[in-house]
Amino acid sequence: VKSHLSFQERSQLANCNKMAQKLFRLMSEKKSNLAVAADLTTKAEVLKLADAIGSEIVVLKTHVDIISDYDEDFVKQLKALSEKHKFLIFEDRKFADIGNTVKYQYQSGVYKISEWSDMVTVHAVAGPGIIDSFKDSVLQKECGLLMLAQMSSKGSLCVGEYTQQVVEMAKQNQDCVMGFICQERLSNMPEHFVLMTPGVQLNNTADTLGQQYNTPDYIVQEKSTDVIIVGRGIYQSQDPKSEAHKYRTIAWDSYEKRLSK
Ligand code: 6AU
Repeated sequence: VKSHLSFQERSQLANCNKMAQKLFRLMSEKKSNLAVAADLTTKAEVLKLADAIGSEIVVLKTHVDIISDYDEDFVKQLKALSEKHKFLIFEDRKFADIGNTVKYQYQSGVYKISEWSDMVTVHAVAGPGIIDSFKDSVLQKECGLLMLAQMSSKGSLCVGEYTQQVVEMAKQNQDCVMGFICQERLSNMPEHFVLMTPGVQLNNTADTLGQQYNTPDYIVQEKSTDVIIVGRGIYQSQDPKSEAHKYRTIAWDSYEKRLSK
């Protein structure tokens, strides 16, 4: 299913979730639909990458629980970089438990994710109660949930009827849910949701642990999703800044081609 609406037009449709609206606006202003997965294991490495590529991206995706020297100073510095370069912070926590547990995982513990993240990933496997547990905090802080509708990995069980149910669950919770992690635009996905796709790389088609890759132009033009999420393709390259620029240019050109088709 194709989307021919611009990010600007979709920002107006996305008035049910402030973070979706903010991301659509940021994409049109910055002319970028690139998110980078900063899967590095020390504070210094993540911050160095964020500073190097910040001007190319709209979203920096973290897995804070893999950072060996994580502390509150890390969050402070990352926030400063997000303001300097104008990008949003996405903690890819993939919450999946019952509502009561998830509430603590989101707000408490070492990471206090709710205090600094603009968006987080949520699995629908436990049922809609999981979304309710975010409601107060997400609405108050104007954050967004990204529901995992499909995964990039081989043999994923997020397929078929499950995927359809995830989309329906999101539609019932438009105030909290800003979009999906998915591999394609499906016919029942309304235009006010942001579609973000991981498993994107130019140089490889797979890794040794089940990850599967598509190219940025295939994802944005053929599969009609909005934001590409690139990890190793960028942070493992010799020159992450110029590689990020390359992915950004391809993904944005693909978006413009999609609009004009
Ligand atoms: O480009 P890579 O393979 O180095 O990194 C892909 C990033 C990783 C994964 O945790 C994440 O994207 N990811 C997700 C997300 C974003 O939720 C879902 C998925 O289906 N596949 C996937 O790789 O940080």
